[in-house]
Amino acid sequence: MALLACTGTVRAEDGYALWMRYAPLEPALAADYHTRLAEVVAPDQTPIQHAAREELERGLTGLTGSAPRMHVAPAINPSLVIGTPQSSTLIAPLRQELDALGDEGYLLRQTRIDGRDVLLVAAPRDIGVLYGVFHLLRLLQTGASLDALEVRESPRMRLRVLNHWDNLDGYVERGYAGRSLWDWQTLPEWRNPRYTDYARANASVGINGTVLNNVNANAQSLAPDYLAKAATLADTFRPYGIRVYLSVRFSAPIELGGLKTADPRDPEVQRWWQHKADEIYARIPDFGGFLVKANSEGQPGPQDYGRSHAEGANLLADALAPHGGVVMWRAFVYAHDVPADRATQAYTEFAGLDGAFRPNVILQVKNGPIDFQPREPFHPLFGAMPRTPLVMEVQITKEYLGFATHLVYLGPLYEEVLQSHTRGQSATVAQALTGMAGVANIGMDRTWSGSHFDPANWYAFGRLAWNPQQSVRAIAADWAAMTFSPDPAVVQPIVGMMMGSREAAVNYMTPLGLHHLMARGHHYGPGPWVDGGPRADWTSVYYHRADRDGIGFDRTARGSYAVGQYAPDVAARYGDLARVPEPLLLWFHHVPWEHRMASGRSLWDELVGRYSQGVRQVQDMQATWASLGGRVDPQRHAQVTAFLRIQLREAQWWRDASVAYFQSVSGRPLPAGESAPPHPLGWYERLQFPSAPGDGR
Ligand code: BDP
Repeated sequence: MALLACTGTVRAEDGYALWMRYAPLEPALAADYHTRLAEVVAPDQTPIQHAAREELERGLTGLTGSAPRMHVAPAINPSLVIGTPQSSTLIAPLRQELDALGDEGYLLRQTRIDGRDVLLVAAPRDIGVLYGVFHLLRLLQTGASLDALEVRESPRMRLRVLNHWDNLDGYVERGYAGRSLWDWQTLPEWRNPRYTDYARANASVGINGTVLNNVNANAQSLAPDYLAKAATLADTFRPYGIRVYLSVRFSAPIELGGLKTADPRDPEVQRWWQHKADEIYARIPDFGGFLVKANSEGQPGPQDYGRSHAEGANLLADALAPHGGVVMWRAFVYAHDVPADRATQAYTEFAGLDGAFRPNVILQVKNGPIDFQPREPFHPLFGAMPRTPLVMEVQITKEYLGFATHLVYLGPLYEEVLQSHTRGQSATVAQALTGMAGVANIGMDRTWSGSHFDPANWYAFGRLAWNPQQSVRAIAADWAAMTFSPDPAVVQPIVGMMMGSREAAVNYMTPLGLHHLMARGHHYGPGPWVDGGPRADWTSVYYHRADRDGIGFDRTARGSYAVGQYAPDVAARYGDLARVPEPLLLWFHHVPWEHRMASGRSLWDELVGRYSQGVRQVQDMQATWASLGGRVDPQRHAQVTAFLRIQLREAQWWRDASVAYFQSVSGRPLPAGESAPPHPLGWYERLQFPSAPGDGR
């Protein structure tokens, strides 16, 4: 025992355990919890029940240092009872109350049975019990009081799904956390235990679906041997309430089926998809459905045959409907011929199709109208398609936010868009949603996400998809307590770093509504000078439109009129130079350099100031992190320290390169106190990164 305790404390903290470390609590608290929760009654008849029971035992043992006594039937003096009305006679009397919580809901309640205190984790169905167990473990990990505990939870969104952009060869597009988790080569025979840990992590935050493969899909994913592999993953995830989905290539009937066409009106094509759906469901009875990127960035789609997106989506929807599957059809499309403003494309394409989709089609819309930039306004399709279920797609991976090495907590970004008003004072983006899809930041890296802080974004995504009203600060605090230590002297400074980090990145990359200024292709580092190439809307100059007089994209009625795609009150605010929020100024307006900002400075001075401020914010994060030296284990502390050094260097690079470029355009002197970039503009322009990670090759 002594030896075990000792190895427990010196165990290397490599990040693998994520927020499920169940590290020993401070002794008095551990003893209190142990006394309260020593006799556990937990059914063990179904795989989900087994998972819940195991997790509880593992968590309680780790946190309190002593194993609870586990029973399957009512013990004489139970102290913790988990189950459903079907699985537990002690919970059966709550049936009516529980039914009101819905399929995935649960309740935690401190009550008295036969004169003794008993904690209940009760749910209408097994999966709710598992979610409730994770909730309880979170309370314990964060040192919460169990007195008079009463928690009732149900998810606000039905679909809470990860999107893996993983290729069959193990490469992860826009992935910065190593190779794909899915080892297609050894599946279906070998079930890497890591698959189960992945499922545990997802279930702990309520994620209930996963799309295994890249939206730039390979038709082979639907071939019988790959379906057998996917079925094994589905079997592994099922006890954790996670359904498997696949990205499909619209032309698969040609590539895989040998047909001459993939035209949605062709009866053979329709039959092919029906048979494919039957085949999939024979192997994966609870298969979730398809995710489709069609007629976007070179992918095949219904428009290749002169058919609309609705016809394409409905083709697949009809094949899946008899089995209960859904089609998540992506709205991220933009035309081959470069339009007036790429930001207007998806709306133009889809708004008129509201009502034209089958009931099992869900439109998957990115959070903003361009592409996962550090800051974008909310996508105008939210609130504009009342008859179509919508899923909001966000990136958890940080393609445009410094890859895995920049500490950027995305909670505030997600919250900002979820709480945006689509019209008036009441309707928000969150209310328009049936679900959230997060482009995963998960790979074979020991930390799962490429750094010790990036799992926070996976965590926050899940928690917000469950309930978008939650405070992202509170979510950060939970994550930090579970990941590092519940000690407030650790949690508070870490939460402070996290909460400021997204704004820091906006400042040193794309302040004041600037966007799409990164280097071409790999998107690593600054490239505000990027011009030319195959499409204007793949360049930076297209987006910032800086010239001698001013900067910004005029999307008002005088310009592209993208603002007109929002509800009238929103359009009026964004379209008015006097009322547009400053963080979105240059997204919607082309503004003279001498324009007066709220700070009293000119736009030019403000822009340079923001870039420098971003760098200082990273320095502040470094100082905070350094102060945690003795309180965080040395292994993780050292890596975060090193990564913050990378972040500082790159923030400075973004600042210097951007200032050098914009100064070359504006011809203006640097504001007082601002240092000149150490290199001439050409030096920054010449930097090459042929081996930068994640760029899709
Ligand atoms: C862009 C990525 C590209 C994706 C595309 C998409 O650069 O790799 O394929 O989005 O979402 O952000 O389809």
